[in-house]
Amino acid sequence: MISAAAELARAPLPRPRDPKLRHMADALRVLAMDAVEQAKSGHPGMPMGMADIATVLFTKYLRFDPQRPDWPDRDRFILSNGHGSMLLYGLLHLTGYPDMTMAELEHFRQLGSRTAGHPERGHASGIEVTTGPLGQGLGNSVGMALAERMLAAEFGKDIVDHYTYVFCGDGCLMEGISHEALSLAGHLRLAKLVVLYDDNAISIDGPTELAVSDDQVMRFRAHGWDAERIDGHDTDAIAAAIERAQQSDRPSLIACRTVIAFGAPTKAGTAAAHGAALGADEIKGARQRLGWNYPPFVIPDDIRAAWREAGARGAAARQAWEARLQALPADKRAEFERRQRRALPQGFDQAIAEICAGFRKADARIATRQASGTVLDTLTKIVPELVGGSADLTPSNNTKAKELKEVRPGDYSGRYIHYGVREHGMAAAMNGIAAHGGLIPYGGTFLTFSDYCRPSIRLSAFSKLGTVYVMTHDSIGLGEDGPTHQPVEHLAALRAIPGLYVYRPADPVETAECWALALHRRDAPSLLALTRQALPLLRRDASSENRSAQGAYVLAEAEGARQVTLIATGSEVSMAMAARELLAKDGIRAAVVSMPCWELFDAAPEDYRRKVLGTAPMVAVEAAVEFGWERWIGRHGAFVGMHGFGASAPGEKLFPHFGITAEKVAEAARSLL
Ligand SMILES: Cc1ncc(C[n+]2csc(CCOP(=O)(O)OP(=O)(O)O)c2C)c(N)n1
Repeated sequence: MISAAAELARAPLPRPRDPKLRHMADALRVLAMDAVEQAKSGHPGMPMGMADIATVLFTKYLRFDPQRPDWPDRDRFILSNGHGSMLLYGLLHLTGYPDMTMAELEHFRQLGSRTAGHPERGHASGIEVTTGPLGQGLGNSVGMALAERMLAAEFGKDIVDHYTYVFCGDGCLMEGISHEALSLAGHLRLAKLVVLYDDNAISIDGPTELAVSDDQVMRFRAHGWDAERIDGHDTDAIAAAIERAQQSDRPSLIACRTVIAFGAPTKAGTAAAHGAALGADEIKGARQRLGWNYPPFVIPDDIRAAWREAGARGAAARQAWEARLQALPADKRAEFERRQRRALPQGFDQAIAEICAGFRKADARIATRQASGTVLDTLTKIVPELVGGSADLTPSNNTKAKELKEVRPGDYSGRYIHYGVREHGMAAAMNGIAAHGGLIPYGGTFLTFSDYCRPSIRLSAFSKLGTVYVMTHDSIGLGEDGPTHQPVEHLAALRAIPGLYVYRPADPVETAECWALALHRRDAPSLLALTRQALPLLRRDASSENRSAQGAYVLAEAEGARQVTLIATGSEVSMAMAARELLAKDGIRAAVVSMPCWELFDAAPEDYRRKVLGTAPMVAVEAAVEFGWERWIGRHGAFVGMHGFGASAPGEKLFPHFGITAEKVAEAARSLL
């Protein structure tokens, strides 16, 4: 099938009127084409198609300084169609980011290079977020643009006033997450968000008409965006559209009609150019068609100088910004700088200790979701960068601290975000907020719906973002909503994500401790699994030591030499305590280990772990599937928990129904002796 785009590709090349811009764009094209060829893998089509757009944006509009890549008020640039990574690497190299050398480009996609297959946050400066799973960057950009507005409301526009620009392709816009992201951005009127869409009508399978017939411009407008369509190879049109977008009072879509692999003689406009090296002949033909007569990885001095000049544009603005920061009142400046360092405010640990003391004094039976709400009432007061939210369900997951005002369209002075019923969009936006810096995002939903945002949770972990997930209704204990809402495999699935800290606190004191650990850890995400049902206070010891910090600890030692160790998490810890009593009546000496966080316990010193687990037989109890528990209890341990999906009934009826009771735990213990 020859698409309209393919026909267009064979017509004489429409070139920018300005020869300098043309050569600069062609430098990006050949770098992409040659790096992919060298790697024998990668995606040359998108960078060649979007080169003109990138050139206009980076030479005229994007405010950045390669010498200070982390300048807090830089414009953010997100490559949501991350398969076109060579476009970003080329831009970073040519504009003069010191860590993006030509050698890195020559080692595109090789082990240890900064130029990974898809852009990875942390690999090189200038990579704002990890992209590759389509649509995620778009989701992140909503959080970035929102963080900008919220910080501007707090610190003033002299200090925070930047745009967020996104490149995305057909793939990003076909993904479901795009719906949530666009809808949220439109609702919040995030006017400084500008999406440049690579409207090339091609994806891997061929012309996009095989699978989609959305009118993207109309779609964005329906979401409350400004949207227009332009020729993505007409540099004047690109510039004019960006200027219009900058002036808009809404987020803006610029749908840029482009030809994938622009310049390639036979593959331009076809899916063949999407994700494979073009081959020597095609590359030779493209060089001829573009009029580019230089060998691979050679950029002539004048073109390099022009790109360097584009990279140097932002230095003056950055210096002026630094002067404005210096001119702030000392306390405001110190606060801004503390946030940038990602340091928690002084007095944080003291506040946690006081919250724990309050819980001990109250000695109330409360759900850990409620305890979490109480913790947040205090923490949001003393940690001003803590911004909350929930994917609806706010009254259920206790995420809205008493004093938090909501963020509203056009009024970003609040700190609570009603993400709506958009779990995936929420998680991706939170990653964007975390990556932006200056704010710590937390957001809630039911644990069972972690599946709806799992791709973004994985990216939080992978990108080392300190996003905090508050996931309540964490077991069959939630009761009547039934098995659709009762997570069983979710804890195991979440624990399987490397770098994610999954906390399941057993009582209010542990809940506060887990919150403290989550907020201290600024380079990894945390997830708190919290109960709907009330639990007794277990931690009566007056010490201010955070006992959850090692991941597990002996809550109640056996009276005398241990015969069995009962390990539990969350709501099942009190059950283990009751089982210990039952066993004591039979003269069996059992210890109870509370294990709020596997990942921390895994990282604890070996001798500590050995001491906690002991050498006696072990019984684990958790109202979830067994998957993974053998890691702690070994092949000979016993497990009391779920072996299938839950059921619809009051929670207190379900525990006996599924055989998760103190009696069953005691029985399992006896069977091991
Ligand atoms: C979530 C997700 N699904 C699938 C892929 C694999 N994939 C990479 S690029 C691509 C096609 C994207 O099409 P488009 O955005 O039009 O890119 P273009 O062909 O224009 O470069 C697909 C399906 C992915 N990266 N992420």
